[in-house]
Amino acid sequence: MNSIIHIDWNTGRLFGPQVQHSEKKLKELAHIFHDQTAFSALPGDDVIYRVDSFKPVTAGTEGGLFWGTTFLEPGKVGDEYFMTAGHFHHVRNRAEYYAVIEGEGALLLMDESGKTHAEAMQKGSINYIPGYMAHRAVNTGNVPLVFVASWPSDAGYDYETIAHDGFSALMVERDGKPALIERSRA
Ligand code: S6P
Ligand code: ZN
Repeated sequence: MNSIIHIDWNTGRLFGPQVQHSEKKLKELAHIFHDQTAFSALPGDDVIYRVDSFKPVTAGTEGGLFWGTTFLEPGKVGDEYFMTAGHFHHVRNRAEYYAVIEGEGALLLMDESGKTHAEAMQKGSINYIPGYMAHRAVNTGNVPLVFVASWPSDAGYDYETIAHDGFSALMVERDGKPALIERSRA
């Protein structure tokens, strides 16, 4: 198997016959934003993020690695910044790296007990995501947040837990600045 692709380090784009492309539209993220009225007023077909990925081995293979670039648009639903769906890894102990090429944002990390904290993401930062932590990127800037990621090929995804329970904290704009606030469970 040909196991080489190329990256443009200025843009983060991946090139090569094995590169896969996916996109996530706003309407596919309905459950994750807290202001459903603001959500309904926005065009659901807008693409919020795209992912270029390189999966040189079959998903589930133990010992392999995947690589991907995420391009997360700037914007807000009400006062809440655009963000990725977020997930735990299906194999909970699998870790991951995020490394930022452009933009600024926050990485939300939530442990299995529901405790969430945020780490800064900015050009040049390399964020280590330990196992057992749900992870979600948030774009708090005015330009796309672009980051590369590498993760084990047997990590898999658990989106259901986040779709059902959400993260326990939200990244919202307060007085023109990003603020992490506890989610109201009313
Ligand atoms: C995969 C890695 C990223 C995300 C991407 C989109 O383990 O964390 O490539 O898949 O940032 O986020 P999400 O939460 O929709 O998969
Ligand atoms: Zn992941």
